[in-house]
Amino acid sequence: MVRIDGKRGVRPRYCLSARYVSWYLMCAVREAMSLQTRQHSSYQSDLKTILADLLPRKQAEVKEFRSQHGSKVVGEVTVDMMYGGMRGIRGLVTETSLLDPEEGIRFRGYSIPELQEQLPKGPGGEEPLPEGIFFLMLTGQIPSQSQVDSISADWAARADLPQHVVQMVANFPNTLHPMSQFSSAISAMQLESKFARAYAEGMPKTKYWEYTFDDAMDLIAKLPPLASVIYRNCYHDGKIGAIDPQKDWSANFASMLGFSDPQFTELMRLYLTIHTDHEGGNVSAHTCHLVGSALSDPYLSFAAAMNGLAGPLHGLANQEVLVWLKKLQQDVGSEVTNDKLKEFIWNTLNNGQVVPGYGHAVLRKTDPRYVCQRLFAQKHLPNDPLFRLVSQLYEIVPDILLEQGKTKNPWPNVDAHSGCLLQYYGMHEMGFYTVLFGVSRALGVLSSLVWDRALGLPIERPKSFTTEALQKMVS
Ligand code: CMX
Repeated sequence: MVRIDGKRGVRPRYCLSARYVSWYLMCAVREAMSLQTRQHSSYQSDLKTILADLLPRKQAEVKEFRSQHGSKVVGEVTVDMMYGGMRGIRGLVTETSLLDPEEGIRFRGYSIPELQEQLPKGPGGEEPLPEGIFFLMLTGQIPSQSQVDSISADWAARADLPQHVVQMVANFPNTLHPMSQFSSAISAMQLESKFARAYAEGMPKTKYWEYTFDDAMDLIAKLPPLASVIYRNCYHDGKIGAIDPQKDWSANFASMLGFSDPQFTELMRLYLTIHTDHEGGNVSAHTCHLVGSALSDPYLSFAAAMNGLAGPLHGLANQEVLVWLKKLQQDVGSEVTNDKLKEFIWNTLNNGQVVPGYGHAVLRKTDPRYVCQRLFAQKHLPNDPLFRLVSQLYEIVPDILLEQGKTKNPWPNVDAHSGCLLQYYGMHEMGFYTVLFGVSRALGVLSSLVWDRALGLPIERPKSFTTEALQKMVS
């Protein structure tokens, strides 16, 4: 069968006419969004001005720090570290968050419970708005409600998707993984990059951060509509609703995805806040930083990060957890005894597979992102069978991993819990879960990228060795 774009050889989603109808509907939706957002396109928050005021002080602080302590030794590198994924090597500067192995993540010094208490909320809601953590990661300050509201309005005004991207996504076969669709579409959006345009026109280095900021704001605004188009296209009717400039980022996202339950919107606010950042060395954050260090624009840098997030040991683990849980339910049946669970877990390990959602390269305790999702579940869905299974596993898996004796951290990470909440509210399509993670991760890695350019961090280029050269070095 011939695709709408004339290519052959890829299994189409619908027959030609149905595909065309779907594409046409999406164009109409996009046009509606475009009209709506255009009416507000002059809206801009004062975030850039606040940042511009902050930068000189921070730049001077770093300059002074480096001139005083630039030659101080902060760590050592062993041969094992070089073969062992650089675990423990102190080699990066990331301003937005810091991960303590025992305590977990802090964003600009604030723990997740502190953020839940102090960041502005949505109307009638109890969970923090992701707009607030973005402001915090960029500026180091807790924003006011009006500052957060102005970011919501700013993002709503920038949310329009380029026509060619909508069309490109409509042309993808729905067998193409949503993360591949997501990263391809983000790369294709690079045509929008103000950074790339300004660089081609010869902008001075002092302006890099400004255009990085502009691209970050545009890209973050466009991610929920893009993710929604992918979701509706892969699993539903291909139609998404229009952006409402009165609503916050998560509320718009939830409704574009097709969810109307206010509790799902609350979950999105929490979800999109806690997945934003996990300091700089994880695969997605490091990739964005690395690719950005070549002065690839924020679209290309973030698309690269998403390809890393799509790996099963990183962000795809949230999908893997659900696949594993479903298999477990199928194998174990309705009466889930501890003994049956233990047998299933040992089978997983003895087959040479990992228990998805458990372990971490840095953390050595239960991930606070797991804990806050568990608290959300205890509050809103205490009797949900899947939540009860996830809780039962929390009682059993760590001891088994300890008994096996390989895993350095036997405790659950963020991905062990997120899928069960999404299932409860009716988002059953686990292939989409990592896209949600990616939309949130943009807030952390792109605010870091703004600081990378503001601090003038150079192209990243660590030294590598062959085994032979290393052997010579140590002998
Ligand atoms: N199940 C079984 N074995 C595990 C394990 C798990 N959950 N976690 C670690 N191990 C194994 C490792 O595979 C490794 O085995 P080998 O020595 O045979 O290679 C050994 O234990 C030591 O690994 P580690 O130092 O404890 O962990 P790493 O820093 O190498 O890896 C991570 C960290 C997250 C990749 C790993 O714990 C894992 O694979 N977990 C399951 C996948 C997952 O949940 N990933 C999501 C992480 C959070 C995120 O980024 O989103």
